Amino acid sequence: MRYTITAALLYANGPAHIGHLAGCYIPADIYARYLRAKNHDVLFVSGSDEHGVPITIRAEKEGLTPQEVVDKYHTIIKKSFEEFGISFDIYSRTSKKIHYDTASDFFTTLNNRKKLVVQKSEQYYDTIRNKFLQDRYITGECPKCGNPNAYGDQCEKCGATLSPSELINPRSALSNATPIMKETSHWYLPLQDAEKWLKEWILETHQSDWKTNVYGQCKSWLEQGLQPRAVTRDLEWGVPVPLPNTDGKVLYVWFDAPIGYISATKDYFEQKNEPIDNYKKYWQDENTKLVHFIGKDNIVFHCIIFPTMLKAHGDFILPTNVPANEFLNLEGNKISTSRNWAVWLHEYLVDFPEKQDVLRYVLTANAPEQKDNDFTWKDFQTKNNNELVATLGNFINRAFVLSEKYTENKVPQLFDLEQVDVDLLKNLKEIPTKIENSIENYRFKEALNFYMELARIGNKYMQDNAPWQLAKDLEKNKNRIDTILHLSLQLVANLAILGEPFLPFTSQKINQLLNIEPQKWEKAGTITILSPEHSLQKATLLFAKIEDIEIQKQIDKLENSKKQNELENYTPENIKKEINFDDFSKIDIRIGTIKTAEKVAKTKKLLKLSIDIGTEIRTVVSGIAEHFLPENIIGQQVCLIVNLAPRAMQGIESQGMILMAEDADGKLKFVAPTEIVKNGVTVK
Ligand code: B3M
Ligand code: ZN
Repeated sequence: MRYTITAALLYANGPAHIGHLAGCYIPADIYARYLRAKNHDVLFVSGSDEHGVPITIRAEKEGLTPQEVVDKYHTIIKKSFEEFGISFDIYSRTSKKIHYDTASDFFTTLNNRKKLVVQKSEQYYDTIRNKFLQDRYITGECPKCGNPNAYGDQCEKCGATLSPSELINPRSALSNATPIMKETSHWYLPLQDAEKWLKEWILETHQSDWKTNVYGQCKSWLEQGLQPRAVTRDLEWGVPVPLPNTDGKVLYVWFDAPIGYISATKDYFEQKNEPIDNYKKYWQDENTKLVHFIGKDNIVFHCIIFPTMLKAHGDFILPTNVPANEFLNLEGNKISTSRNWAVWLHEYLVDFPEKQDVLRYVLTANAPEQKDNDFTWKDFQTKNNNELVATLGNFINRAFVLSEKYTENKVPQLFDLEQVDVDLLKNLKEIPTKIENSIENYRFKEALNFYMELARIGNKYMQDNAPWQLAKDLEKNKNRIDTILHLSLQLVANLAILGEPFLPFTSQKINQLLNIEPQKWEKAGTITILSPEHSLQKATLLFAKIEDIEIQKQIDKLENSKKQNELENYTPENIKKEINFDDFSKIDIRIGTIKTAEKVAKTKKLLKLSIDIGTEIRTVVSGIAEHFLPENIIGQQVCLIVNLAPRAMQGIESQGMILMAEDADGKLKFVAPTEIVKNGVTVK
């Protein structure tokens, strides 16, 4: 069978994070690696999506040109994917000439075949910057929730999908001017004409093989009825509309981006110096299965709009499946590039060098396949320590260490089998089929669990048969020990084959330790991989425990970015109701100096202070213990309200209140004169 596997073209407007990996690149990679191992003809393509408003907005923010932005992030993202072993055959990009040509041809073909319609409409226009405004370039009040800064395509506060005409009091995001309405014409894809066959194709033929989340979204779109969809925009950045008199018009990013999969395939053959027309095998042959891996926000584009384009064009096959994942959250919050709430792949590898497979493992075990899921650093640590180290790593390590000890680092002979061995072989035989079945149905989490089942079986086999016990009478038990270790090592070899789609780096290391070439998938389930007398390498550990301190560092890093974000987005409180001067002058505020400070026993927040206010020493209980160490604030001058009625706290009478400024991140700072003044001075 031939497969074309695509993974979403990621916007090159920021580095890649764990949500991207979990959402589509890891599942797509597992699928591609597995199919290759099964000797299928696989082409796995992806690349950078380099057009659209996300790119131009980022360019303005960073003071770069759109091309500079995509050059910068394409390089970073491509490297990250390579480092995590995502086995693309090509990671292309949509700013390449081959893509411009392919997308233009596609548009021209649709237009020549009368599959597009031109419509005039009125759109918002910025008369200061002489630009049409759409999507993020127009802001205004959200009609649903009243958020004053909603965008023309979406309100980030309530999540509503909007169109610019719905915004109340619209403003240009470029000049802040109130836009005018101006006529423009655009090319539309009449989706409503495709409704009938889309309904048959999706609702009737894919009810059982498409994931329920994907099927459900399609169903609701189709039931609402489809509308014509504009496929061009009035923008400068993008693939120019390939028709005369269309200056200032480009293809809509969601029109050109999926065509990017086709361009990437051509790019692959071009780079291999093979005939570019070979791409047709992967896109136009009915015997090829086309599978799109994406995140849930891209479902409608891949299940409805792109198939409509492909069908309208006429030469292309339609996707067999679109296994979209839901979203991965991070420590309970939505991952966000702009709020820096993310685990960035390039930073992860600095903190956890060579632990690509640990992240691959955790993101697969915790994949948001059916519903949104949460990534937490604690869970990451637990899965590493309890599963990879204690189960998989432990079993493999024991097999090698014991072979070193009892069989001179060689694969021993297999002697008579006992019932435990027969049971082991039965399990071993069943597991590959289970894994295959799960992967073929896009249930990667379940597949990984079957894989780990084999490691658990191995661990238990080793524990139950305890060759180290038998070794106490080596002479008598030699054959039995050989048999146990022979089978254990064959199991290890099976773990290398079956683990390759999930944990490619580990699989490679196991093969090195076994001193063998990577084996074909069809060997899995058998004990014919290693021959007796074959020499092994010396044991090394495959996984290492991750300590609390390393995890705390990551949690602190997230806390910091949260604080940073709070500081950047701080909006001061509303101003309180007006008072008159008399009200104010009733408050007596004096300068004092902290003389002593100590924690109030059995409390977390309270410090007991004595403060010299010139005429007397006041005792003050203040809720600042989480912000200052007592010894660091002795000598600090403060502003103290000295005529507030005293109040008992924890049995101590507090005789005043210190003025503090609470920063946006919640940190308290003293309000004090910029230079030392006499204690007792009045603040007015
Ligand atoms: N660029 C969405 C994203 O990067 C979009 C996918 C295009 S797939 C053809 O999240
Ligand atoms: Zn809203």
